[in-house]
Amino acid sequence: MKTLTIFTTLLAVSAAKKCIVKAPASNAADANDVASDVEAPAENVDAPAEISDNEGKLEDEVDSNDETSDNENSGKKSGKLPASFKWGAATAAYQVEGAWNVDGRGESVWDHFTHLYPHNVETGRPGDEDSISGNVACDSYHKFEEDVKMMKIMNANHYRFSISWSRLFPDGQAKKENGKWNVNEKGAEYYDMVINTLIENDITPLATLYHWDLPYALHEKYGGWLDYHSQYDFANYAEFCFERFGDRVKNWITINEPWVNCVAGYKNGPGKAPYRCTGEAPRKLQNDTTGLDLLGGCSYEIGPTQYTPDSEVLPANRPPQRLEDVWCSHNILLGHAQAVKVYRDKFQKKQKGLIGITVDGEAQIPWEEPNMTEEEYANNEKYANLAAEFRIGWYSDPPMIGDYPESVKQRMGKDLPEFTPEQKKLLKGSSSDFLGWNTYTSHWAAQVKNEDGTYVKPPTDEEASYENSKRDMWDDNCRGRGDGWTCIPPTLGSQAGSSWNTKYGPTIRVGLNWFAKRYEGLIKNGIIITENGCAQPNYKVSRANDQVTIDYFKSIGKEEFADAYDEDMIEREDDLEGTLIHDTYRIDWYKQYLENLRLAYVEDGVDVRGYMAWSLIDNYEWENGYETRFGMTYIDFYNDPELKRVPKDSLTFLGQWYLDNVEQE
Ligand code: PNW
Repeated sequence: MKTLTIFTTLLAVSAAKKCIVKAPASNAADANDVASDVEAPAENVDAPAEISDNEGKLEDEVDSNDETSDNENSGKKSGKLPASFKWGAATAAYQVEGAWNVDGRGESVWDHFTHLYPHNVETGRPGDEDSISGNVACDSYHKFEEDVKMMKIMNANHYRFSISWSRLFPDGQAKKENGKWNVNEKGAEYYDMVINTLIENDITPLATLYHWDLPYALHEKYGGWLDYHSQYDFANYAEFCFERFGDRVKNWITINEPWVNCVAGYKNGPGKAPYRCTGEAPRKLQNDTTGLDLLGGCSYEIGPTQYTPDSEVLPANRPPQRLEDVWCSHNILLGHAQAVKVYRDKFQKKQKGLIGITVDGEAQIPWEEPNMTEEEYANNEKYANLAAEFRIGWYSDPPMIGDYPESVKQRMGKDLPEFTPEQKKLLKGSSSDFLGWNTYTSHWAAQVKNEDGTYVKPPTDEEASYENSKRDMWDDNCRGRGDGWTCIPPTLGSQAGSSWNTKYGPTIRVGLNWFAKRYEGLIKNGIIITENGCAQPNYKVSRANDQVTIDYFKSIGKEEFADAYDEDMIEREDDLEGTLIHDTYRIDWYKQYLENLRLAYVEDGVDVRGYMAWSLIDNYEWENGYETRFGMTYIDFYNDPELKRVPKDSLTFLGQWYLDNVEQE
């Protein structure tokens, strides 16, 4: 086991004493309530092969499961997670590194669009470009050792970071000629340093190859993920990373959150880079907690120069405008599979690491209302599964079972691209080493009713299209909304500091059970929670939204579903010491989610092998800028040129949670 410094332990203990958080209304009972609706998966009979990931001491791929099963058993008996549990925090390159034009780094789509459309970032200082972009961010490029100190406080044994593609290959195109890669060597040296520093500190690297920062050159060249060539460029870049870093990196995530990348980048625009949109949904923050009305509307014109609407000759592979996010998703899934193929064919046997994808998506909870019949509730349960297939299965089924879910195919009809038989083969099992899940929030799901009380019908085969695909569902958002980003109360849980970010602990347990049941026997090394975290709330707004939620839950006799709200904090919202550093709201978030994760493992037998909190450190929260804070470490981005790292109470809370709830060797 790792050495814990006395300092760390002392900090953790003092924090645990300091942070007296009002317990949410019967947290565990709450979790049980919901999970009892979910069928627990059968215990894993054939324990899957574990490839250990510690410091190159790796066992053979298949017959090495004894240690894992021991750990699992002892963990279950004691109610704790096993000593092998991967515990840590996550960040992403563009959000923390800064140094955007240093040492030969190329431009990514995020550099390009934050520079071109600064007004589409919600917060910042007028005239200060760095305050609305990732130009400097946390400057982890120069301050990585400071970040490692923060990892130590939470007793991390893993750290999830991402590699910036354009830092290694400024034009996005990795090539090996005469045994030599065209890599930007300085960039590669930076990641060598990151990886070596982690290992020296007993922290296992978990590297993401793509966290949304596509090299701009590829966007300009062929529309990035809109074009099928992207999969090969991604696989070439991945090959370099395996070859260069794979002797030390034994945990690889190919793609982070394909849904967010494609839907926010190509459909809901202007949201995330490359700020394109399909035309139907210009981003306007209806009922949003920030009250902002962004400039700019649909940004279809923001694209590669050859993609202007009046181009006479369009690139052959350009998908129709209304389906750009669908094609982005298709190509990015293929990119994932190509990278896995490279790893399996050329590296995995020797390097003995693990590779998988990270998907995101809300757990779906059947909608309830007063005087509902059992039949109606059962129907909403059916719709909750349908909604999960649409929101999550669309992305997790291809890398697990080789194709899109049947329900998605049926509803999308000819608007859904098809995988060829070869592509299905390539995809199937491409995330069977482990599955990464980023989890934040749950959504209600139901079949929509007409005004006369009859159900809206799903589209027939003739009517199947992207536009009709969810017409009978409340699907992937809060009550009564399709497809947007903003929750309208009543929401599940209380409103944290991003419009979509609500605190509802059972989320993690419901979702883990959904995956475990769907992919039973198919995931060799379990599910890893690759992100989970809480944006610092704006208490006044949150409070108002929460009241609607609490009233609603009372009306259906489930008051305990709404989290208790710490009234005191409203008074203290402007007090930095009071809420930002002493982040009791966030501690309560972690308490609830981790308890539900523990129960999923101990009670439901779900094979969950890791938890990475989002985020180690306050950072550039994409189009929300720097004032939406997900970190467990505080940085005063505007006033402190040193960008000093200040640990928040949640960081020490997690350090203590680990000691209390994970078996120590
Ligand atoms: C994730 N949603 O994004 C990303 O992986 C991180 O880079 C990001 O900072 C973090 O979560 C917090 O936002 C998400 O609307 C963005 O449901 C939006 C959603 C989910 C995840």
